[in-house]
Amino acid sequence: MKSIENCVLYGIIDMMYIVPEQAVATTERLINGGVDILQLRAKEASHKAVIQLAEAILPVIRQTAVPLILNDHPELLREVDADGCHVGQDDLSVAEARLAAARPCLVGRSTHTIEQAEAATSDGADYIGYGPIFSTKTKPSASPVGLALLAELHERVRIPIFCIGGIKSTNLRTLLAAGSKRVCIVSDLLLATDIERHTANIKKQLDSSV
Ligand code: 3NM
Repeated sequence: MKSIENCVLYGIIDMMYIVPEQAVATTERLINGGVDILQLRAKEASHKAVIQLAEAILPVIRQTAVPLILNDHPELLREVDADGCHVGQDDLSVAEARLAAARPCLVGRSTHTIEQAEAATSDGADYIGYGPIFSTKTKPSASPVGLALLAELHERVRIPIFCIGGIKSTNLRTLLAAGSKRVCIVSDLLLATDIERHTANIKKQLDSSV
């Protein structure tokens, strides 16, 4: 499996944008396009539905080195062969997520301030998301944090930081210039006419910036 330090492009199979029947094909497109790590995010789905979706996409993922992360639901890692879970500020702590998973796994944490990012690091998170950088329809209630603190954040926090929220091919250059090194993109990838090609273009921009 690819180590988290070597991941720069984080994709999400977000069931807000696709129907279950599209999950496998969308996973293939994102992976062929070059996502390094993939999350399954199904906010409204039952546990059973999350397990079914994960089991449907895992055969595709296991042909690659891409880790699969479940949004929320650390306890489902007892039943599903995914590689980790991602917890928000209002969810379980990193330690509680590890206990719920009951096996070694990656744990990611959403953060919205430098203080939360530092806390996630000392709590033992493997990586953080930081955002929303820009306003986004995927998380409309969250206020954008902007670009101002990115350089300081990257100086103070040593675990991988995936900037998230409203990131698109059209603002990626600005984001990278402000100090970002890794990104998580949902709608700009999933709503692309050609998901594989769009993902590959973004991956190329990221790879050429490091
Ligand atoms: N978490 P898009 S922003 C799922 O700030 C999520 O923690 C955020 O989707 C955070 O790429 C966000 O479509 C939405 O803007 C990202």
